Amino acid sequence: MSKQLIEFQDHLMNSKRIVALVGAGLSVSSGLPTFRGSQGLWKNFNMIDLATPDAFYIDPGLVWQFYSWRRINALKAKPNKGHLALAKLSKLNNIEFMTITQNVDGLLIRAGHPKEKLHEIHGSLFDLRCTSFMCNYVDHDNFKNPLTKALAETEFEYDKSGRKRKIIDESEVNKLSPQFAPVKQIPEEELPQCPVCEDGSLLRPGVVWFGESLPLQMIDKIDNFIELDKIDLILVIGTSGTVYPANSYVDRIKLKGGKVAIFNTDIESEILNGEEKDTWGFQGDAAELLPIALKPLIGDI
Ligand code: BV8
Repeated sequence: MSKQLIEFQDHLMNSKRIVALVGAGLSVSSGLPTFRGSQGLWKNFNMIDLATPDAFYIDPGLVWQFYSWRRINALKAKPNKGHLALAKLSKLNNIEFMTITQNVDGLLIRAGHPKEKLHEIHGSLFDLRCTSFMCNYVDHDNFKNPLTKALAETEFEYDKSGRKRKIIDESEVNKLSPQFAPVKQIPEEELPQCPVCEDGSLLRPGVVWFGESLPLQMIDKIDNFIELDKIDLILVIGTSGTVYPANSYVDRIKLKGGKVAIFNTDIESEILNGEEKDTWGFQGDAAELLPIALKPLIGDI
């Protein structure tokens, strides 16, 4: 067993207040792509470009097809051993624990993670909310698929006449979709509509897009937990740490004397060599690493 793992597990066993910060890397083993790197594309669209209010305003049909594809994938995915290990840790009574997840795929809840200890700071693919400023309609835990007839099978590509393109091999894709692969044109009236609004406002995915503020009550709860007393350990799992304010929690906890354990397929060598103070790095698939690292506290998965 490595020196880093021994040191980490010794600290883990003596930790009373633990935070987990989760990113897309935790769900990779469940078959869900990350946002950055080669996986960050959908039909040649950069996923980050689609996760914005402007993208939805300009082409709600395109953005709804993107989120319908994400919903279908997340529903098909199964929680992996990393989700299960974290869920088991969250249930221990002898520690104060909180998971802050940037993921919207719902897999930690399906792994049995208690909702009261899970903060989905970027929302959920399975929440819908009305776009009308005057309406506060929200539909939680909506797993209906497809949400409307027009959104059925939108994970496929379509040719200009709207016919579903047959699965084509890699060589043809580059010829056929130079910039953006054609997607279905869907009129607004065939997209999810608010059942409460008389004027039939559009529903939108209940996620936090870039440029939108995070749920303020949730942020307050996280701030209170972190400020209340020292956090002994933050587990930083499968995140590139590029998105604010999620990425700010690690430094805040470290500044207050907490130690950091990073679980990622891509870790700087200084951390792997133990040169970074109060920081351990475990390189590999979080789904494999977490059950091993947390075993002294959670036993076998
Ligand atoms: C806000 C929901 C203020 C939608 C998402 C310039 C500088 C700094 C900040 C900004 C800036 N310009 C703008 C900002 C703020 C902006 C931001 O941070 N932008 C970034 C891109 C620079 N932030 C915001 O806009 C936030 N809001 O600041 O509000 C405000 C206040 C008041 C009023 C108005 C506004 C809102 C951000 C929320 C965006 N929504 N998701 C959706 O999911 O569709 S973020 C999106 O990225 C996902 O949630 C995703 O999880 C998240 C972060 O990415 P990661 O999870 O880290 O995923 P990533 O692909 O990046 O990395 C994966 C990692 O896993 C990699 O490290 C990889 O090595 C690793 N990995 C891969 N495989 C594995 C693995 N690890 C382990 N095991 C494996 N098998």
